[in-house]
This record gives sequence, structure tokens and C-alpha cells, in this order.
Amino acid sequence: MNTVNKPARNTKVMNRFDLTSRLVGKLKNEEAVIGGIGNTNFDLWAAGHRPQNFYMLGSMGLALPIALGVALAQPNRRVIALEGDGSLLMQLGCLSTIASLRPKNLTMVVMDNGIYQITGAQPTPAAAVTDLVAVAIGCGLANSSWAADEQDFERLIDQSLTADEPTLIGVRIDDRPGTGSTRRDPVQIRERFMLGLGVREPL
Ligand SMILES: Cc1ncc(C[n+]2csc(CCOP(=O)(O)OP(=O)(O)O)c2C)c(N)n1
Repeated sequence: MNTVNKPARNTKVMNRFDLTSRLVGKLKNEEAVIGGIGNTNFDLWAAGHRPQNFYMLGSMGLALPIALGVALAQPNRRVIALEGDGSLLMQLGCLSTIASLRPKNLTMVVMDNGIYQITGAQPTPAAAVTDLVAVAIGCGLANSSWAADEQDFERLIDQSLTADEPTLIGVRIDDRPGTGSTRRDPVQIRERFMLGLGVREPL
């Protein structure tokens, strides 16, 4: 008998690159976008590099904490974090921190394929037992929901860009690998991002 309870998610399985492209297509106000390790930042790069994009290398679970810092430092800028389910699971405590600090300019997108894809597609707990949107709500992020399909995703993104509380959007995605590949140069990534946010003078 299968005793594993599937989280209740009446959602379409979508594609990370397609959703990231839809998101990037909506950005008109120099919004900051923080891509998590691996596929999320590969697809962010491929969807269209912008000076306000930051690409996390090497460490899982830092897209939301970095985005939180940017959102607090620049409250007039909208900030979007893109993170995989496996990475978020490694850093769940950040959800409570974000709920406590409540930056209204922060949107979080959880790309849930139920696997640690880039290291060989091992299943994550989000595949079978853990509902990350329910976890976020439990942490105090009331404005959290699964996107039912691409149109619903776009609607939730639009709402988040004028919301007065942090927004978390869960999306179920397929197992297609990331589309592009970011150059592994952390110093260049940091400097480019700081220039893009207007906090560094050009050399
Ligand atoms: C602390 C730590 N453990 C393991 C790894 C190896 N690792 C890099 S990416 C990754 C999987 C990321 O999974 P997820 O965030 O779900 O993204 P996906 O690959 O599915 O797009 C793992 C296990 C790491 N970088 N850091």
C-alpha cells in the first residue's frame, strides 16, 4: 500500500524557461531578479540577461535570502527571486524571516520539479510529501499560492508587482534541463549586478 500522501496541487506541469521568459517580458522598471543555483539562473540568463539580474553559483537556498537583502536595501525597487524546490528545502528558515520582515516589494517563485535535477534527478521531499506553498503559508507568508497554469502565473506575477506584502508563487515544472549556461565568474556577476542596481560607480 502506498502510504505517501501527495500534496494537493491542482496545477499544470509547466516549463521553467517558458515561465521565466514570461516573467522577464513583464519587467519594465529595472526590477532586480535573483536566480538560484543551476537551472533557475541558467534559464534566467537564457530568457534575457539584464544588468539587474543576479545569478547564484554553488550554494543552494540563497536566492530568497539574497533577494530579501536587496528588497530591504532598495524598498522602491521590486525584487523577484527564482528558486528550485530542492534549494528552498535546504533553507526553509528564510520563509519565517521574510514573513517577519514583510518586504512588500518581494516576489518569490518556487520552481518545483520534485527533483534535484542538476545533480542527477534524485527525488526531493517536495515530490511526494512536502507542499512548499503550504509551508510558506505556515511560516506566515499568507500571500502564497500555486499557479494553476501559465495564465494564472502571469496574473499572480502582475498582482505581486503592485502588492503590499511579500508574494510566493509555486509552479510545478517539468524535468527539462536549463536552457543556457551562466559564465562561472562570481566577481563579474556581483560587479555587474551592483552596477545594475546603481550602487557601484563604473570603473
Ligand atoms: C549544500 C549543497 N549540497 C549539495 C549541493 C549540490 N547541488 C547543487 S544543485 C543541487 C540540486 C538543486 O536542486 P533544485 O534546487 O531543486 O534545482 P533543480 O536542479 O531541480 O533545477 C544539488 C544537490 C550543493 N551545491 N550544495
